Amino acid sequence: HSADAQRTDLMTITRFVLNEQSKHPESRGDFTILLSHIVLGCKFVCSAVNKAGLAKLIGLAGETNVQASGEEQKKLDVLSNEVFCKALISSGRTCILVSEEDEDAIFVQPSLRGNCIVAIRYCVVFDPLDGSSNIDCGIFGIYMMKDNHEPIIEDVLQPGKNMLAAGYCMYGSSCTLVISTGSGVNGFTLDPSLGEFILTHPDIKIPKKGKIYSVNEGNAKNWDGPTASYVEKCKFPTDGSPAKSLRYIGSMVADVHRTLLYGGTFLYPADKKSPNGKLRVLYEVFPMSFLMEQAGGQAFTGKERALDLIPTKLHERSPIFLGSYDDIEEIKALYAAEE
Ligand code: AHM
Ligand code: MG
Repeated sequence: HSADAQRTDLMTITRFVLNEQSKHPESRGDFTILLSHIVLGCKFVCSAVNKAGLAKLIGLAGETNVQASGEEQKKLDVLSNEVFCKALISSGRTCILVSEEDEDAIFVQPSLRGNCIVAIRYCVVFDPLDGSSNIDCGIFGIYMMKDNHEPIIEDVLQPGKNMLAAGYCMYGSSCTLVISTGSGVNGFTLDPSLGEFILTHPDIKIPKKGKIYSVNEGNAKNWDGPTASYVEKCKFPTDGSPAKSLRYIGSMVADVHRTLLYGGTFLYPADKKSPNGKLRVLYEVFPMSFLMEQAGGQAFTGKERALDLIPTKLHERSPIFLGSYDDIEEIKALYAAEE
C-alpha cells in the first residue's frame, strides 16, 4: 500500500508547510504565501542555472551571434537577485529585504507591504547565488516584524535565534530545497515533470558525532591556536579514535548539506588576514546555524552560540564552526582553554 500511497499522495512543500501552519490556529496562510514565492524564485534560478552552460555555448535567448551572447545575457548572479527580489516583493508579505548582492537593504514600498489590517510583515535576508564560482546555491532566512512601526534597519539586525525560518536551495543536477520553520529540518527535491518540490528527506537529524572535517586548509598558516589544534586533532587523534577524513567543496551550502546528512564539522575560522572570517552573518552564518541547531547540531563563532550574535551591520562577517553536537563541543573546549 505504502508505495502506492507515495506515488499518488504527494507531500509537496506547500502541503507540508500548510500542515505545519495549521498547528497554529492564529495562522492565516501568510507564511505559506511568502514561501511559495521563495519556491518560485528557486525554480526560476534552478532552470536558469541549468540552461546557462548551454546558453553560453549555443547562444540561447534569441542570440544569433554566439560571440556576443555572453555580453547580452544577464549574469546569473544579477538575474537571480532580480528574480528573488521581485518574487519576494510581489508576495505582498515583505517589508525589508537584505541581499548579498545589494549594498543597501531594500525597503518595500508601503502599498506592497501586505495586509494592512493585521500587518503580517516579513523581513527576508538572502544570498541568491552563493559560491557561484563553484556550486550554485541560494540561502535565505526569514524574520517577522512584530510591531506595527515603520520598518527600520534594526528590524533585520536581529540575532539569528529570532529567525522564524531558514533554508537553502542547491541548483544542481537535481534541485534540492532544505528548510526549517523552527520544528525540525526537512528536505525537498524538485520533480521537474511536476514542477513541485516533493518531501524526500523528512526530519533530517545530524549524527551526534562525525568522521569528517571540512575547512580550507590553504589558509592554515594564518589560523588561530584553537582552529590549528582542532585540525591537528582531526588528523592525529590522541584518544585512540581514528583520524577524520577531509572533505571541502568550497561551497558553504554543499559542505553544510553533507555535514547535516553525514555528520562532522564545517569550519570557516578567523585568520590573520581576515579576523572575522569570510562568511556573512545575516544570510550565510545565521540560516545555516539555524538549520544546524534544528537538526540537533551546534553552531559556534569561537566566542558564543552563533544564533546569539547581534549583527551591527548588514554585511557583517563572523567566524563559524558548525556541525555534529559532540564535535562542536570539542571546538568550544579548545576556545575555552585558550582564555
Ligand atoms: P561568496 O559569497 O563570495 O560566493 O563566498 C562564499 C563561499 C562559501 O560558499 C564557501 O564556504 C566559501 O566562500 C569558500 O571560501 P574559500 O574559497 O575561501 O574557502
Ligand atoms: Mg555568498
